[in-house]
Amino acid sequence: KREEEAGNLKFVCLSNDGIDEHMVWLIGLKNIFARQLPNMPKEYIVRLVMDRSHKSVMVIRGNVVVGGITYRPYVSQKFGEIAFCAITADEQVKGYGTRLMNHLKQHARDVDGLTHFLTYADNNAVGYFIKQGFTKEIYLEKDRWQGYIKDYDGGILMECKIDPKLPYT
Ligand code: SCA
Repeated sequence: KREEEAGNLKFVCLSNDGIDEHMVWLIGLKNIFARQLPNMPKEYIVRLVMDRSHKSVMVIRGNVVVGGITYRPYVSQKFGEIAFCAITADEQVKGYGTRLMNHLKQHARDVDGLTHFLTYADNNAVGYFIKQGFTKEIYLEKDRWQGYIKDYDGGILMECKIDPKLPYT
């Protein structure tokens, strides 16, 4: 059973490029975010997920989106900002969130050329982010990110350094 599932599991990273199949996945991901992040305004979620300067790493099983992470790469600054991260309710705590983050790090380093991630984590997600290697201490020089990401009430700014060599996937 596990092998069957592994066989049709895939991780993709894409943005709103007008390809039908990609649009269907992004809409599915938007719906997961809307349900799992009830404090986020739905219009805001739609706007960022569909924004062409954001990318989404998604885990797809069969042809159905199970979860994903939407981020904005600031290539000139070599960091990315994670906007949303969620796994659909009945698939949580099965390891997908961790695998997703590892695919994100690999893609961000090897394709976007990033060295760090920043995110405003909400309180109940801090534990998850710590397990993914994020810290509440911000080591990245302020002039690399100040003015790029906006302050956000009720969130805790967290940082993750991407290892330059480690194979993440
Ligand atoms: C999972 N873990 C947590 C946790 N969720 N620990 C503390 N707090 C949580 N909320 C732990 C697991 O027990 C496991 O630990 C490890 O983290 C990885 O588990 P996993 O199975 O890989 O995680 P999974 O459930 O697949 O995904 C985690 C995730 C999901 C948080 C994405 O549970 C989810 O969608 N939750 C609801 C939405 C959410 O809170 N999203 C993050 C919001 P062990 O390895 O020790 O077993 S923050 C966000 O989107 C940014 C937006 C913003 O600014 O707020």
